[in-house]
Amino acid sequence: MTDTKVYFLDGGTLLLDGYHIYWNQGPGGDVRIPAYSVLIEHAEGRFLIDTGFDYDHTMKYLAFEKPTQTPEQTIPGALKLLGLEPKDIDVVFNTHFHFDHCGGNKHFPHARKICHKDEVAQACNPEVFEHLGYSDLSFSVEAAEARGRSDELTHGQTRENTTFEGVEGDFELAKGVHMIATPGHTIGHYSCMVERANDRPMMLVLDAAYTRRNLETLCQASFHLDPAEGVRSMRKIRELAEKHDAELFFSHDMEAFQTYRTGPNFYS
Ligand code: 5PN
Ligand code: ZN
Ligand code: ZN
Repeated sequence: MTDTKVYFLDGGTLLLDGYHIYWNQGPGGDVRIPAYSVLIEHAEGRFLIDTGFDYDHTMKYLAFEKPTQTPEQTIPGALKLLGLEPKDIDVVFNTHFHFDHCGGNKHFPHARKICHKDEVAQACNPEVFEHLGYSDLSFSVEAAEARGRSDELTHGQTRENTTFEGVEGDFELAKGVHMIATPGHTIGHYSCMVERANDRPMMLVLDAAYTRRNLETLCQASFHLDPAEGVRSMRKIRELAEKHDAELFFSHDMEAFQTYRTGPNFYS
């Protein structure tokens, strides 16, 4: 059996105001943040956690975030750096459907797709203040139709090839790949802890805490559905990380991201 390998697929950057990253704390001002996806090469298959943002979508709906994305930072480009193509991915797991986590789903019509059981319905009918977060609907014919945006389906998406298996609670996606329910940021947000053969487990916090400071101060991003639930989820991550002596990886922390292995350099 081969050891599990974890690859970070650099997906480019976005610009946020500091008050969005640190709700009610700031300081304000421009902060450039990374966006990335995670490929888990496992004996049971290749699992892709999230698919980054789509540059054209972001320019159309969130141009004020001044996205940057080179060809190597698109999903096909980032996979190519590893000698892979989208068709080599067996399973796509979306931690939630904010635009910066599902923009590349369109490249995986063939893959099994999994998300929290309530997350697609929320994208179909979001709270008013969630509309911009759930703006890229190209991951789901159901969501695009529900929001009157079927015209944005451009990659031959069908109901069949955009149907998700719904999950809930904590569960193992593959042996040693633990999906941890961390709602609050969205209705069905997931974090992920990956066991390694010869090293500490990796805790992929995802958007439960954009940065190390978010987790350490229990201060979440301004983008959230239920902030009290968000704090409970951050406490859950801290307790699990401590219990398992896990190494923490944050979703949108530029300082931390600059120390992460990317491209063909993997964790095992
Ligand atoms: C990076 C970013 N920008 C906007 C939104 C939003 O409206 O909900 C989540 C989010 C983001 O992560
Ligand atoms: Zn998010
Ligand atoms: Zn995000």
